[in-house]
Amino acid sequence: MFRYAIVRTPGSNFDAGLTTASLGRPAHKKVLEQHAQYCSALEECGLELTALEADLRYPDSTFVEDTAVISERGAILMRPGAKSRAGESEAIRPVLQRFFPAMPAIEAPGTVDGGDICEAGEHYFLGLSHRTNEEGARQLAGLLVALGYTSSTLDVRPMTNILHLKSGIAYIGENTLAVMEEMADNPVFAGFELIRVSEEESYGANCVRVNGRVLVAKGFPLLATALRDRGFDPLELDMSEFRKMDGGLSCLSLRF
Ligand code: CIR
Repeated sequence: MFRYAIVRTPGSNFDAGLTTASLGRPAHKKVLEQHAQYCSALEECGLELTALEADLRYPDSTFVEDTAVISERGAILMRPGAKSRAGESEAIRPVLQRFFPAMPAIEAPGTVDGGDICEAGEHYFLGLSHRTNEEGARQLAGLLVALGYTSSTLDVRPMTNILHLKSGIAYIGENTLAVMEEMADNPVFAGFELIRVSEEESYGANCVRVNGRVLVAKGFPLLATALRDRGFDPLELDMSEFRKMDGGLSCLSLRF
């Protein structure tokens, strides 16, 4: 069960962030509306929010998930791989330290974006991407071992359609992973129940289990039905403006 979430209001320069999507520019009013709905959904799931002010130094800083990995046994500060985002970890460090006074961090030359790190119970999948390098994954694996977790790495660099590992996969509890079709046959997922997410709905694979609900992007009916059929309770949210900036549901919060 999660009790808290940290979110950051998107800045007026949100549309100056990094993106590879060609879905047009996000409309600021809509960005704020969708962010507010996202925050309300977290509250509806019982979470107490720490809502940080927009940080105009970092247009992508609403994607707070990339700055830390938080487990039941402690938090680890990430070191985001994109130059324009590198300062985001230091910006959020004091906020995290209120909850986690002793917090190890990924050190140079390691880089890790939290979006590449997928917790699945006692095990963590670490995605190697254009943001997360081998050295970062190596350091993180060691820090996770110290907390009593195992991990394995998966190289998502050949997959040009996703930014992070969690752009294509989510652990939603009950030993179940939602996985985009393209990754679903990877032997590392053996032993998990899989909800295979079709190519047309692959954006939806980045869903988030929050207590009794599964937050999922609106507009992916096959996935919503598959979740219901397996006994999950989806809560659908419009993510259109965040998608324009390569962002998904999970990246908008740190939950613990
Ligand atoms: C970026 O390219 O870094 C942002 N525009 C999107 C980050 C999304 N984060 C995530 O999926 N964890």
